[in-house]
Amino acid sequence: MKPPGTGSQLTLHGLGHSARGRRWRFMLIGPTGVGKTTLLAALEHRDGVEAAKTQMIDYSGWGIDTPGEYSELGHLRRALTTVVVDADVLVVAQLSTSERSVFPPNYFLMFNQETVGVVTQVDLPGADVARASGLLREVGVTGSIFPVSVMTGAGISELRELLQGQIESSKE
Ligand SMILES: Nc1nc2c(ncn2[C@@H]2O[C@H](COP(=O)(O)OP(=O)(O)OP(=O)(O)O)[C@@H](O)[C@H]2O)c(=O)[nH]1
Ligand SMILES: [Mg+2]
Repeated sequence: MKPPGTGSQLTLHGLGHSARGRRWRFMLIGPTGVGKTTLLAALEHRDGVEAAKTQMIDYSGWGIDTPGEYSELGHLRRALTTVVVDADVLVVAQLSTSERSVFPPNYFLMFNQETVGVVTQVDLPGADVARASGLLREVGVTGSIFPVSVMTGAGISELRELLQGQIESSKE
């Protein structure tokens, strides 16, 4: 397994182990093209990487990356419900310019894990952070919501700090 956030502080933090005895990890969830893989690269200080379409659930990084289809398509979404056991925190991505969520109302309330929302690509014209945040609440995201842009860097360090804080508290 390659070290998460190579060359950064995340190398150490990312190797924190959860109370359940395995490496602490978050999982990025959301439809295709919202920017999950690009966001993960930015969180790992790998800025400027043009993300390829995610084809499989990817456990190689600091967070577990999922293909958007696992959020969009019924039969794959059922698989997602079993894969989330590998994560300590669910990071749910909602595109800032989208008028709807792909998830049913209160979907994330069925999971035990903490849920964090990200409103992605807030640099785009037509971005509506309030609408996207409302959609995240409707689908059951109860934790903090971070408006982010990998283009401008907005919100990235705040989200990284929250996740690092979760690692620290998982060791206690
Ligand atoms: N303007 C803008 N574009 C972004 C931002 N983040 C990602 N993108 C672009 O959005 C496209 C999709 O990004 P990905 O990170 O591949 O999206 P994904 O959610 O991982 O998609 P899947 O792998 O299909 O699930 C890419 O062309 C990115 O360059 C952002 O903050 N602002
Ligand atoms: Mg991807």
